[in-house]
Amino acid sequence: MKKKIEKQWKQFQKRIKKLYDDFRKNPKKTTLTLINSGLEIVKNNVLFFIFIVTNVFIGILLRYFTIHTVENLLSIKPILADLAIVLFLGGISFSLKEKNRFPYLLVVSIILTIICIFNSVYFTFYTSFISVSLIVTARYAVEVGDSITNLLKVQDFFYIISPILLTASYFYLKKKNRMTFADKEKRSVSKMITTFIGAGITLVLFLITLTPKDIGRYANQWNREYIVMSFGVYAYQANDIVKSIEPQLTSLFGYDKALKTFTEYYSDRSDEQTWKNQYTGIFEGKNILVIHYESMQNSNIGLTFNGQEVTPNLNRLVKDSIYFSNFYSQVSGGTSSDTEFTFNTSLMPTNSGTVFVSYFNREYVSTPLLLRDKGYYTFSMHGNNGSFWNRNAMHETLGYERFFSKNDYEIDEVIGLGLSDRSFYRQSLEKLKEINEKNQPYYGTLITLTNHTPFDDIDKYGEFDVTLKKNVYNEETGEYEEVVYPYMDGTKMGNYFKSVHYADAALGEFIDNLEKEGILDNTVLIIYGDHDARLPKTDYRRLFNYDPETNSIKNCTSEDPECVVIDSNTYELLRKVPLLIYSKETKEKLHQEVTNVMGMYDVMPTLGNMFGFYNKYQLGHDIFNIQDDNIVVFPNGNWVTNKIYYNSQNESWLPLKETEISADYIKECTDYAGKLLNASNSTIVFDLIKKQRETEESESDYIEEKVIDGIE
Ligand code: GP9
Ligand code: MN
Repeated sequence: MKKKIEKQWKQFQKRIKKLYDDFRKNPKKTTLTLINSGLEIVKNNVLFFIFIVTNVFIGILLRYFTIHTVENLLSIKPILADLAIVLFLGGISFSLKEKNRFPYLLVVSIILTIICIFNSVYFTFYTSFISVSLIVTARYAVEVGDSITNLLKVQDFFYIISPILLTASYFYLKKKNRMTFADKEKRSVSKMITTFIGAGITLVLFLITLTPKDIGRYANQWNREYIVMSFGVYAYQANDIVKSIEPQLTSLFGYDKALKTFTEYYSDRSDEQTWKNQYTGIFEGKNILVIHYESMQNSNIGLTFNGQEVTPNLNRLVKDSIYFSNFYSQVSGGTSSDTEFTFNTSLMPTNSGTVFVSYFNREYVSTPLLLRDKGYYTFSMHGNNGSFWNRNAMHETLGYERFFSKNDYEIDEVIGLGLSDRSFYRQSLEKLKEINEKNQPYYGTLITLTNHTPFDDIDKYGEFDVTLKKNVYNEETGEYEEVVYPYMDGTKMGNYFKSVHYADAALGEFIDNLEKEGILDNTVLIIYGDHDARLPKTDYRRLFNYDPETNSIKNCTSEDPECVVIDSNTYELLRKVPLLIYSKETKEKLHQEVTNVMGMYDVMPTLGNMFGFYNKYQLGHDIFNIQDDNIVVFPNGNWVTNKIYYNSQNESWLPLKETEISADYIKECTDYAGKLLNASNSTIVFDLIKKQRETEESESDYIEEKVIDGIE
C-alpha cells in the first residue's frame, strides 16, 4: 500500500507540473480542459459531490433555523469550515474499495444529519447547542421540558434531505447503469489525495478568516452559539466531544495551566471578610428558608390583564421585602441545577457539561456547608425524582443533610411535570413544622416545579384571563359595549401567565400558612426566580406592541416612542428574575427596592454578610458593598452593568443609562468576564478547592511538626 501511495503521489506531482506548464503556454486552452475534466470528475463521482453539497447545505440550514439571521446563512466562515470537514470525510471514501464507498458515505451523512437534528431540537428548548456531555442529562431535558413531540418542528426533519438524496442518487445511477463499479476492488488513492488537498486549501482559507478571539473562544468552548456561527456545527460538535471527554481525562489536560489561573485569580483574596456595612450580621443565627421559584420572571411583577394582577402575592411581598429588581440568573445548559449551584457556591456553570452531572464529585465551599459549621440543620425539598439533575448526589456534595424528593411526598395532584406546587407546599409545611420544632437554626431550600415549560396544562392552572377587554362605543345602539380581543390568549406566553398565576396563588397560601404556624417568627425567607421561561421573542412583541383592531403585532420601529423593540439584546434584559429577602424585620423597617444590577453569584456574598459566613472562592460581591460598580457575567461571555448590556457574540451593546461608554471600559469588563469564567471553570474541572485545602493542611501539619520539634 505504502509503495502504491508513493507511486501515485509521484504521478500526481507530475500531473500538477504538466498542468502548470500547459497553463503557462496556453492559459485559455488549459482552463477549458480543466473545466471539462472538472465536469468529467463530477460525472464520474456524482455520489461524492452530492455528499459534499448536501452536508454543507444542512449545516447552513441549521444555522439559519436556529440563529435566524440571514448574515449567518451567507457567512463564509462556517461554510468554509463545514466544507473542509465534509471534503476530508468524503475524501476518505476514495481509500475504500469502490463497492464500499456508498455505504461509507451514507453512514457519514446519517451521522452529520443526526448532529443537525439533535442540535435543532435542543436549540428549540434551550436556545443553545447540544453538548454530548449533556447526553447523560438529555432525558432530564425531555422529562422536565416539553415532551419531544412539543419540541419537534417540521424544520427538524429538513436535515434528512442529505441521506435521502444520496440514497436516491445511488439507486438512480445504478438503474441507469452509471453506478457500475468498473473494478469493485479498486481504490483511488490519487482522488483521495486530491480531495485531501482540496480540504487542506479550504481549511487554510477558513483559518485566515479567524481572529485571535475566535480561536480563544473555540479553545474555551465558551460560547456555543458563537462557535456554531463562526465554525459551523460540525467543528462545534467535534470540539464539544473533546471538551466533554476532557473532564474524565482532566489529569492529562492543562492541569498546570488551570492551577496557575486559579492561583493568580485568588492570589489577593483574604481568608476572612474584609468589609462591613449596615447589613453586616443583621440576620445572624436566624433560620433561612429559600424558595427556588421555577421559571419566575421579574417582568410578571406588577403586570395586569384587564385589571387582574398576574402575581398578586408576589406584588404584595415585594413591598414588604428587600426586593432586588435588577437581578439576573446566570444559567447555562444546566438551567435549574446551574442556579442551585451558583446560588449556593457563587461559582459559574462550567463551559461544558453541567456541574450537577459532570462535577458532582468535586469539593466546593457552599452556603449549606458553611452554615452547618455554624450549627445549622440543612435540608432541601423537591417534588421531582431525586435522580433528576443528579440531585441525590449533588445536594449531598453541596452539604444538604437531608433531601426530601418525590418518594417523600404523596403524588396526589399532578400539574405539568409532576407534583403540583399547592400539594408540594402543603406537604412540605408538615415537614417544616417538625423541623421548626426540633432543628433550629435551619437552612432549607424548597424547589418548585409546576411553573415549568411548556405551560400547557392550562385546564389545571385555574382561571386567568389573558385577553384584552375594551368598552367600545357602538354607533348604532349609542351605547358602550365590552369587546374582547384575543391578545395573549393561545400563545405560549399567555399560557405562561396562567401557570404563573397558579404558582403565585400557591406561594401566597404557603406564606400565609408559614405565618400562621409561627415559622416566620425567627426565619428569613429568600425567594428567587431560577431562570427565565425561554419565551419566544414574538410573544414579547405581541405583549408590548399589540394592535387589537387587527389582532396582530404593530410593525413598529425604535423611532416610534410607543414601540417596544425586542431584539436579541433587549430580549436578554427581559430574562431578569426577582430576588426577595422577606422577614419580620424587612416588613417592619428594612423593606426597600435595590436597583443596582446583581447576579445569582452575588447572593452568597450578600447573604454571607447578613448571616455571618464567608466563602473566599466566591466570584460575586455583597451587593451592599459593591453597589453601583457591580458587573454580572453570563456563561457565554456576555455581561451587564448598570451602564450597558454587552453581547460578546456579536460585540454589540445596549446602553442602559445616559453615559459615555469607552472602548477601554468594554475591554476592561470583557477581560474581567473572561478571567472570571476561566477561573471558575478551572476551579471546578480540576477540583482546585480540594487541592488548595490539602496544600494548606499539609503546610499547617508541617508547621505544627516544626513547632513540636522546636519544643521537644
Ligand atoms: C426538574 C426541575 C426543572 O426537577 O427542577 O428543572 P429545569 O428544567 O428548570 O432545569
Ligand atoms: Mn428551572
